[in-house]
Amino acid sequence: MKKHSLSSVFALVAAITLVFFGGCSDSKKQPAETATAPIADQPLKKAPDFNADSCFNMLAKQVNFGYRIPNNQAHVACGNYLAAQLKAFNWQVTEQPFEEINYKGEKMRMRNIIGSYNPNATKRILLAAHWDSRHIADNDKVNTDKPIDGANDGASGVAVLLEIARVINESKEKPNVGIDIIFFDGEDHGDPENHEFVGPMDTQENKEKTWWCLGSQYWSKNKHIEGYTAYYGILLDMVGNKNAKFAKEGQSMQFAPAVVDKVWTIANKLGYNNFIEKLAPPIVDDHDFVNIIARINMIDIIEYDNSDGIYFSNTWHTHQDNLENIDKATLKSVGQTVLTTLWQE
Ligand code: AHN
Ligand code: ZN
Repeated sequence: MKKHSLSSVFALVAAITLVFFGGCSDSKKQPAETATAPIADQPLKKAPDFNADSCFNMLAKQVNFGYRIPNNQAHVACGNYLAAQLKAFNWQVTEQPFEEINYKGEKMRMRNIIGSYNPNATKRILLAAHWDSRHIADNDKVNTDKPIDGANDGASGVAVLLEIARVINESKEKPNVGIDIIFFDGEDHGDPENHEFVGPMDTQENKEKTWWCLGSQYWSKNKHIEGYTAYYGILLDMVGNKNAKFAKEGQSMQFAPAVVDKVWTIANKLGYNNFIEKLAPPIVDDHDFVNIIARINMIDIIEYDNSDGIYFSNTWHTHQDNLENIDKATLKSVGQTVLTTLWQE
């Protein structure tokens, strides 16, 4: 069943890709892929230290608010915290509130939270993660209808980006680029496997709609600054699990292979061997909409563990996605790699 679920995800990505490339012959001319020089032979410019303890604290803080489910009090409180942290680190904050229905037809009040460093710089790097957490544990054997902590799925990527924001503020040396961090809302409220649409929701259009990634879909159609673009983007998703491995995800390789190679080369040079030399199939995630609708080339750093036929680790969408299974060494490997990547631009 899970295998089936995943293959339908792949089929969906393939379909989106087909429609896109079929209808749009100049699609490969997006800007970001042009000027990334090979980095393998150059010495790395040393970035400041990414502090995994500080990162972990900001991860735990999110989890301790409770479930970051739209319309919940904990969701509002956590969103306020994220905006306040970015401001405390002297990043310029823009909030983008929006409403969308979920697959059950319920109206969800959400917001994307955007932090900008060096807002006047024209060369910009876009970093993103989703900050909402899943309302159900559909991969668990028990309490499948109860929400999960989302320590890895959601909070980890956000915490890594907050720590990057903190370090850049405190460092004497600064990167040569502008940076935007987007915390996307509503990524993880997609329809579970075998969901049946009922009543007025039972339409063909609803069956075909992507109910995942609502925040990135909204932002890609309504950028916070008209005409906004970036040199390239990096999405972080599930970057905190013990022994997590990061493979080169299919859609990232299609839209931004040079960025993938650069990031993996930097990780390996820093001695992180969890960025593995392996291709993984494309997945539906926030980078899809940034690549296809916003037309900014974005890669996804996302855990890959196909040992049981499921793309992600066995804590994915279960109650085991909790603080106990977070490893600071994984957070450090991703955080230091992304920070060092910014220092090379
Ligand atoms: C789907 O499950 C459709 N895509 C994986 C993206 C995801 C879910 N990331 C975190 N949760
Ligand atoms: Zn998820």
